[in-house]
Amino acid sequence: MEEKKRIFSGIQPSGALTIGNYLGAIQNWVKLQEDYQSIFCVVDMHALTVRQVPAELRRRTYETLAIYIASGIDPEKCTLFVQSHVPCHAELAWILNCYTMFGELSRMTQFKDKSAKHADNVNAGLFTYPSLMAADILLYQADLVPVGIDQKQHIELTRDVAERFNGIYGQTFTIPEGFIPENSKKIMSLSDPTKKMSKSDENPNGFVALLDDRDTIIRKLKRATTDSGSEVVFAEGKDGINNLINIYSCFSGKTIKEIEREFEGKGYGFFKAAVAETVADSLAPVHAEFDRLMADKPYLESVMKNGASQAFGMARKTLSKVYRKVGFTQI
Ligand code: ATP
Ligand code: LTN
Repeated sequence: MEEKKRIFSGIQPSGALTIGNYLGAIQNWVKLQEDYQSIFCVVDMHALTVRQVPAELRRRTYETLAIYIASGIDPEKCTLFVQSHVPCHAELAWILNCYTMFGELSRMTQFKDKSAKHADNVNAGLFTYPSLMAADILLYQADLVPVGIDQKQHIELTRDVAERFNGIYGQTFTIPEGFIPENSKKIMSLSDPTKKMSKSDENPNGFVALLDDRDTIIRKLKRATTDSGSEVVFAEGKDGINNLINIYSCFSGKTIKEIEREFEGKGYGFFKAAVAETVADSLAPVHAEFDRLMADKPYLESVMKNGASQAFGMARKTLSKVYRKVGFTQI
């Protein structure tokens, strides 16, 4: 039998996960897990590049794992683990740092955005964040990395560094590709639809958190900023309504054309209410399963432990190969 291709992806436990994370990442993982050998990580080491409250980071690490499972990621089919439980990530990140150029890291837009946002804490980890992400992906020889479009630049850097390393030492790493689905690649903020919806937005009205209760979900979506028009039509420059059409399309499975037909002559208010109901209904079963999982910490810990030991087995193989190639002694 032909071996399945591998996918790797992760989300930082740096805030309450939003429907942007859900549609841009998790929903695609759920589909891909059937056809790929899948490895999904809670990237807590990446979250540390921005100051975190320790107890909250710990709680969110459990929550993020519970959301993966509640959304339909099956721990029996996939490897699910927490980044800091597998030390190979930090070890390979160091090596890759030595093959990644200062200029390359300086060009990363996420670094520029985050250093502007956290001007009092532009730490070295924030700068070398992409080397740790490259280590995550390359350790598992992943073929595909399902992410939102904001991560495209980091994946390109990962490919460049992997090619550079392979060029010097011979075939070591699989060159990964991004998997960026068209309609969910960038869900925009509800308060400013020219900006990406982000879990670390200070304005909670900009995002719908996966764990927001039904009334909050409905209120936020009904209040979403839209332009002065009234027709539910996907059109250039109408960022607010385009975003809501996209969100509705992702949750309902309907195409944009079908949505335009469904809401012809109905106006924005009516449409927003329908989007709100659909999103709230779709998330209700995720909420219920999430609550059940969070009440069973021993189960979540058993998933973490199992996942870490599977991940370590795969990661260690790549790391040993790298250590040998660069000339480290082995005892
Ligand atoms: P932060 O605000 O803390 O920087 P974030 O909300 O951007 O975080 P990440 O942990 O950086 O989330 O991203 C996890 C995954 O979710 C990535 O694959 C990313 O591309 C995807 N993602 C995040 N926000 C969106 C969005 N608004 N639309 C589509 N995909 C998204
Ligand atoms: N940088 C990513 C999170 C992330 C990731 C990864 C995604 C860390 N390591 C490996 C895919 C593969 C982000 O979304 N900010």
